Amino acid sequence: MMLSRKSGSLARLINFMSHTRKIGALFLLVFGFAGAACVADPLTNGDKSVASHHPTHPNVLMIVIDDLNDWVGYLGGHPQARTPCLDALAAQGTAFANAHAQAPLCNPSRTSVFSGLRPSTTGIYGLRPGPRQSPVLRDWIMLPQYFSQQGYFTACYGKVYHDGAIPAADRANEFAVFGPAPGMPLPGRKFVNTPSNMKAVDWGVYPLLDSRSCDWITADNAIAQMATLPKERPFFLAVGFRLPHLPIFASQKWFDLFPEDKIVLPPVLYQDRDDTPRFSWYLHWDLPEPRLGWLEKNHQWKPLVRAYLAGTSFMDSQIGRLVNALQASGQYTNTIVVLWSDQGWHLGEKLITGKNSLWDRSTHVPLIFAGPGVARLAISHEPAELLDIYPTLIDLCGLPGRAGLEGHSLIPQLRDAQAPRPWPAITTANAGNSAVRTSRWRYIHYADNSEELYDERTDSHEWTNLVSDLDYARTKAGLMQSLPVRYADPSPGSAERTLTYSNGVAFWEGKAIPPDAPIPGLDQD
Ligand SMILES: [Ca+2]
Repeated sequence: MMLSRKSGSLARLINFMSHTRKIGALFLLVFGFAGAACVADPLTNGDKSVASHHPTHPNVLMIVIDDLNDWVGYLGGHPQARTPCLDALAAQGTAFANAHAQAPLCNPSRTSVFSGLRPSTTGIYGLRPGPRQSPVLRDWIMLPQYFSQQGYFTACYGKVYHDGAIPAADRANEFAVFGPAPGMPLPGRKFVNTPSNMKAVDWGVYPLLDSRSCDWITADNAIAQMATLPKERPFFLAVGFRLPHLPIFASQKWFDLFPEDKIVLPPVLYQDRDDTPRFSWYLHWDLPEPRLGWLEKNHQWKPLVRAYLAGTSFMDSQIGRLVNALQASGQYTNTIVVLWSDQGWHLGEKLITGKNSLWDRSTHVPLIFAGPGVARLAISHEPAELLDIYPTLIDLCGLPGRAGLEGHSLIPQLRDAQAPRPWPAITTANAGNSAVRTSRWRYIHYADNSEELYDERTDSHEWTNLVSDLDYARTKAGLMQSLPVRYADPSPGSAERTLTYSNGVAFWEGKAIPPDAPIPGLDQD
C-alpha cells in the first residue's frame, strides 16, 4: 500500500540518482520501507513530499555517531552493511550522499559542527585542547548555546563534544543538562594483540549483554530525558553514540549477522600509495590503529571488517530505540531529527585503518535531516559540509539568523534535493593540509605543496592521482581557489595527532620526522 502511494516520489527519487549510485535508491526502497518496524512513519498520510506540519519552533533531536563512514545501507559503501534504522530515517527525510566532515578527527570535527567555523579559523586541529582554548572560541556562541538563548531547553547525552573537551566545571555553560558520556566497558585482557597496546584498540564479542554497552546506556539516558522535558518550550537534545569507534565491541547476535567466512573485504589497490605524496603519510604518521599489512599478516582483516559491520548494526538499533521513543513521546511530528557522523574510517583502504586522512574514506559521512519542512524520500548528491548544520538548524527552527558562521544553510536542498549548491566541501587535517571535494573532484593540497587530484566519476576509490596530468591543470587551478586562504595557528595546548610543518621539516606530535625515515608500521608484523 505504502509503495503504491509513494510510487511517484520513488520514481522522482530514482531520477535523482546517477547511474553509479542507484544502489542508494535501492536501499532506501528496500530497507527504508522494510525498516518501518524500526522507525514507524506517522507523517505518511497521503503523497506529501514535504511534511505539512510546521510548528513555529520545532524541537531538535541531534544524533551524533563516532567514526561511521559510508558503510550504511542507503549510502552503499559496503554491500553487507545492515542499518535499517538509519535507512528508515533517511527515507523519512533528506539524506546527503556527498557530505563531508571538516576534519578527519573527533575533536576538531565536533568543534567545527558546534561552532559553525572551520578548523583553519579556530586553530583546533588535534585531540587537545577543547574548543574554549581557541582564542576565537573563548566567548563564541556555540550551536546549543544559541538555541538556549532563543528559549530552547538543551541537553546532551553520550559523546557529543569530544571526551574531555569541555572541563566538568564548564559543562553547564554548553548544555543546560550535560548528561553522562559512559565509555565502552573493557574486558580484563585485550582480544586482539595489536602493535599498539592501547586497550581501546580492540574488537570482538563484548559485552555479552547489549544493555551493558555504552550506547545502550546513552540511549536509555536520552529516552529518560524525553519523558521529563519541559512542556512550555521546545527542546534541543543531542545524543552521541560511540560505535563503530574503537573498541569495536558488540554482543554475539550482532556478529552472527555477519559470518566471518562470508565477509566481503573492501577493495584495496596494493600500489595505491605509489602515486600519493610522502607527505600524505605524515597525516597519519604514527597511529595506534594498525596498518593493513599487520591485519593481513595476523589474519585480522576480516575480523575487523566484521566487527565494524556488527558494531554499526548494534549502534543502528539504538538509533531505532531513540526515534521510537521520540514517537512514543508524541513529539515526533514536531521535531527535526538531524544525524551525522564526525568522520569516516579506513578499513584497509590506502593501506591503513583509522582516520586522519584527506580521502573520502575519512571525510565522507552520513548526514540526514528529517522532520517539519524537510522533503521526504530525497537524496542530495550536492557537496555538503557538517558545519552547514548550524545555519540549517537555525533556519529549520525559525530562529533569527546569525552572522559569522562559515557554513551555508541546506534549506534549498531540504526543499528540493536537486537544488544545486555552488560550494565544495572542505576538510582540513592540521594546518596547511586541506581537501576540496565537489560532485566530481577531490583535490588535496599538503603543507609542503604536494598534491593529489581524483576524478570521482571514474575513480570512486581514489586510486589514480591525476595531479600531474596537464589535461586537468585548469580543473586543479579552479579547485585550488577553494582552499583556506590562511590557517590559524594551532590553539595553545595543541597535542595528540598534531602535525606541523616549518622550514621544510614536518613534526608529528612535536617530534621532527626525518625526511628519509621509514614509514611507521608499513611493514608491521
Ligand atoms: Ca593511488
